[in-house]
Amino acid sequence: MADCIFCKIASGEIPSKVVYEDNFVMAFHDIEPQAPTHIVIIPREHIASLDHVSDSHKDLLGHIFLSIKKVAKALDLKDGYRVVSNCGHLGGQTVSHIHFHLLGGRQLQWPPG
Ligand code: DGP
Repeated sequence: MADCIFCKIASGEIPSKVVYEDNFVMAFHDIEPQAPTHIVIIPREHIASLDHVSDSHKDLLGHIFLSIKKVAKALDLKDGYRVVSNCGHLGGQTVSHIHFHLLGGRQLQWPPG
């Protein structure tokens, strides 16, 4: 999608610090890290948010979560981590391309703000 920052990252038009990529997903360091390790995982396909997924995305969603696990292992987050997908305005979503935050490297608190 023309005006989407994450589509531009996926195509390489905007540079990012990539930690994992394949034909379906990309994982890169968040530009505003909220934890010592803060990775953003996106599908290459533009999907606006979790609210926009459909049955046709089942395989892709499974692939995303398996990729997150792979990245967590590669980054040695063996003591634990959190995966978050902010959805919509009240969910705190600022980029309208579905993404999953992988946070680790410190004790995370609950509930989130
Ligand atoms: P969210 O607020 O859940 O929509 O998260 C969007 C995240 O994307 C936020 O933590 C900052 C990050 N981000 C926004 N623009 C860029 C960018 O150009 N590069 C990188 N690496 N991260 C970005």
